[in-house]
Amino acid sequence: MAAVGLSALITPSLSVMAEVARALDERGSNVPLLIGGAATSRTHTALVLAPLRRGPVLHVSDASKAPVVLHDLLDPARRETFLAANALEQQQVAEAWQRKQTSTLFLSYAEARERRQRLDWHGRYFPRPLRPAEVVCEEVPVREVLPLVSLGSLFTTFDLRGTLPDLLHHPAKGGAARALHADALLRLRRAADLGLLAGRTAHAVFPANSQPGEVLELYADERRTRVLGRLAMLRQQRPGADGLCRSLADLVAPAGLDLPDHVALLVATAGGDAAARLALGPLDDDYERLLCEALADRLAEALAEYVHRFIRRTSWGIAAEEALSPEDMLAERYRGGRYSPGYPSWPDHGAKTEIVGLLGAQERLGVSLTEHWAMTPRSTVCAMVLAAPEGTRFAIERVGGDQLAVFSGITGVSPEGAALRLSSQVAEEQSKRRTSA
Ligand code: B12
Repeated sequence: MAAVGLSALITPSLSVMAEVARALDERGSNVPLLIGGAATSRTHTALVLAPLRRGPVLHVSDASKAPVVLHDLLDPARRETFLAANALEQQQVAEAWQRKQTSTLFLSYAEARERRQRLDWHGRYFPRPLRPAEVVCEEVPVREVLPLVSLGSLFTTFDLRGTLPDLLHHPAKGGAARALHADALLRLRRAADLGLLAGRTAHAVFPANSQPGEVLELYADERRTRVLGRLAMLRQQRPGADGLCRSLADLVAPAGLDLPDHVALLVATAGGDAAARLALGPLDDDYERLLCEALADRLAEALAEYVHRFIRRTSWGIAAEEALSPEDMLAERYRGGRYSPGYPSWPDHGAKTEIVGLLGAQERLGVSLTEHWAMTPRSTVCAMVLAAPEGTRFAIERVGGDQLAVFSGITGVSPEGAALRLSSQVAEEQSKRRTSA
């Protein structure tokens, strides 16, 4: 029996999944469509993907469960019951989502703006960066970033879920976790001893102010007359527990106040050959390849920590005296915050285009974007650094059509293109319109 399996690491791939579901339906195909990956969810599958075709669409949270699912589908005695249970579950998930929408407050964009986080800008100190708007690149050896490597999610990749160090002593998983830990440290320490490269970074600290419409305007110099780029943020339309509707734009001094605020951007990549650098043997061995690719991802994250510290202490100077331990840094006890496009407070994957462009990361680091904003090489991260200590973690779960229209006007992309950049939030909004139509 044939089946189609699709995986989405970041949300823009969800729209490609929708295209595939539609295409299968148009061809009258009844093959099961299996959905998985970090960016997928039962809710999105039930609300958006399943209604797009008459054939079965199944969300499978773990790829190792796919054979079990296929086995149920193959067995004529179980198939119908299995599919009926899946359909019922999807209906319940969709209904629960509908209930949540009607029971939680969702404000208009105008009302949400009224509830913005209002910082007291009076008397605030704005340090001057060393080289405003100038891109600084660095090649960083493994030994410099080794203390900043957080191995936590390496264990998730190998399906060993739990938190370190407890996981290493877990009665059932401890043995495998310790073996993996030892293999990881061996490769990282060897790379450090040999003086190998962890990767490369590019960053710049731009004079910047916020503008109405949740826009961060980045300038060429401190006179702030020439605009180098605009980053469009988004705003929560569902208030948080404190009643505020947050946006990252609230954390940057508004243009009208004439204050010399800044925003730093960074790209850090372990490079396309990072796994090969780390490997002890040929990468055609599955374990070696998976381990070294996952370690390359860890290096990319550590490089981001490293360059972020350099920005705080040196190139921007918002925490010139900082002497945090690596543990404190990984626990984000530094001044200000680092925010990445694609994460809940900035769910706009398209913003990577501006970051990569403003830093010239393609020419300088060889980092490019696919048509759906995945960065290549894969072990690459990009982020924005803000100085305001009032920043907290928040999630923009849904964006209304009113805000989408403003976002679309600012970014110059069509509402459909904007929906693709923002992905599931908007997909859910669209699906709500479909179900209520
Ligand atoms: C490792 C990781 C990275 C690595 C590299 C990832 C890569 N290219 O492979 C690094 C550190 C480089 C990275 C970077 C980024 N990341 Co990242 N990353 C992760 C992390 C921590 C784990 C992903 C992973 O590999 N898991 C291990 C695998 C085995 O699990 P999995 O993919 O979920 O797959 C399992 C199941 O879903 C299922 N499954 C998967 N596919 C399929 C398919 C089928 C058919 C079936 C049946 C089952 C199935 O089986 C698997 C085993 O259980 C997740 C958070 C998380 N906990 O999931 C964030 C996450 C994926 N990253 C995220 C983001 C935003 C990014 C960046 C865009 C951030 C940035 N601006 O720099 C970049 C993009 C990188 C790029 N190259 O474009 C977000 C995506 C959110 C979103 N809504 O899009 C996540 C979810 C974090 C979060 N909480 O928001 N990331």
